[in-house]
Order: sequence, then structure tokens, then C-alpha cells
Amino acid sequence: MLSPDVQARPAGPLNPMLSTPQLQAIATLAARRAGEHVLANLHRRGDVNSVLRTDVKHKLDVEAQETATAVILSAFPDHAILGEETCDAPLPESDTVWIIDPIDGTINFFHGLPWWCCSVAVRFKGQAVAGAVFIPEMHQMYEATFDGPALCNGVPIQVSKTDRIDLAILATGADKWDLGEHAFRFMRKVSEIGQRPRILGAAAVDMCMVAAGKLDGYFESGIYVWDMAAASLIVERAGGQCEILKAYPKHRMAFLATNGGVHAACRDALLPLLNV
Ligand code: LIP
Repeated sequence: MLSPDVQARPAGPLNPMLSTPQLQAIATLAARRAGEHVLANLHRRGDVNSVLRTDVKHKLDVEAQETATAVILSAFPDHAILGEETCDAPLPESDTVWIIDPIDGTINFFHGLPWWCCSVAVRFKGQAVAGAVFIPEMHQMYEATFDGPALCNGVPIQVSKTDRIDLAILATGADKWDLGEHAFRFMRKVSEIGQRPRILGAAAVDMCMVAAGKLDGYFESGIYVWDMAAASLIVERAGGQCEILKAYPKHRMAFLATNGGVHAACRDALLPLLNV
């Protein structure tokens, strides 16, 4: 059963003042503008507030979130915004919440790898309505609404048809708060069940690749709502399946996104490890 966090369909009718195409257009514009801001500043890849072993706090992350926020608030001044860069600030009261990851894959971006993206989603009463993931250096814009197809650059996409877990290509990640034995148990399990696994370093990009049928599944033991809010809707509308395997405080979760065909096998292999 899907967690309410990733169910695609809104709980009730959308606010009549809001139309889904309008929300989608703003999500896409906000993701595009954020990405364009970063692209225009590629010479500042080294412009950081701090570099840790597990994370990079980049000035362009903050600026890209401000860019996306300005787009959203100029269209919807009374909506709430949950952004990675301001995630500890209290959220204003609103049925409509926008969720921004200004640069997902910041460590990749910092080192010059093109596997990073800007992600913007909008939820109404907790349910995903629309989302966009822009991968600037790959020139790809992924989009979906709760009632429409998933698109890449305007063309409908579909998940893969793989249903043999031993032949499935799976991506996973290194949880930034747990690089110890616990995290390696998950990596070992992912490598035991599928083809040789990938660790590509940007959750939302990985999920878009699941939506596009280029990966069969993606799992991480610790990501955040802004990593998955837009991309999970895109996976589901491309015919895939998403599930929060375990929820933690402060928007953190263990998360699985697959093509559907290998979902049960992944879930059955990984879920027991979350309860030890
Ligand atoms: C990152 C993810 C990455 C994951 C990290 C982190 P950020 O997002 O995309 O795949 O392993 O834990 O959440 O911090 O670059 O936006």
C-alpha cells in the first residue's frame, strides 16, 4: 500500500481557484528558472559555505531556492514553501505546499558531474498534484500531474517492463547521516538481489531514470521529502510504484521507487533490514 506521502491523487477536489495545468506550469517554470540560474553560474561551482565529508553547503543551492521561490510566490503569494535550504523554518498555514530541492545532487554538482537537478512539487492537502524535475546539464525536463502522463521534454515516458529482480538495474545511495555498517547492509542487499548496482548521487535524477525506463528501481535508506516529492509523482504517472518503507522525523525516510515489476522483490529484501 502506498504511503499518503506519495499517493498521486488529491484527497478531495482541488481548490476551484487553482487549476492543475496552472500549478504544473508554475512548478515547471520554477524548476527551469532555478536550473538556469545555476547554469549561468557554472564558474562558481566552488562557491560554497562549507564542505563536509558527507555534504556540501553551496551558495548556489540557496540562490536557486530563492529563484524558484520568487516564481512560485509571484503566482501564488499565500502558498506555503518547504525548501531544503530553509527546512527548519516554520511553515505558514496553507492547504497548498510547494516543496523545493534547489540542487539535488549537490556533491555531484560541486565536483563537476552533470548528474544533478532542480526539483519542484506542489501538494494540496498533503497529496501530490504536480511536479517538475529539471536536469540542466542533460537538457531534460521531467513533469507530471496527478491526472496526466509523465513527460520528458514533452514526450510521454514509461517505466521498464523488467520483472526479474536478478536482471534488474537498481540505483541506491549513501545516506548522508549513516555511512557506517548499517548503511552498508542496504548496499550489500541491493547488490545481492539485482544486477551490479549503481550509486549515482542524486535521488530525483535516479527516480526520473526509473520513470523513463532506464533504471528498474531506486532505493535509499535515508532521503528527504524534497528529494522525492516531484520525482515520485513522475515515477507513478509513468506506471511505476513508490513507497516510503520507513518514515523518520524531520522529513527523512527510507524510500523505494520501482517499475512495479520488481517492487515486491525489492521491498521483501529491504524491509527486514529497516527493522533491525
Ligand atoms: C542528496 C540525494 C542523494 C542522497 C543524499 C542527499 P542533496 O540530496 O540526492 O542521492 O544520497 O543523501 O539527500 O543533498 O544533494 O540535495
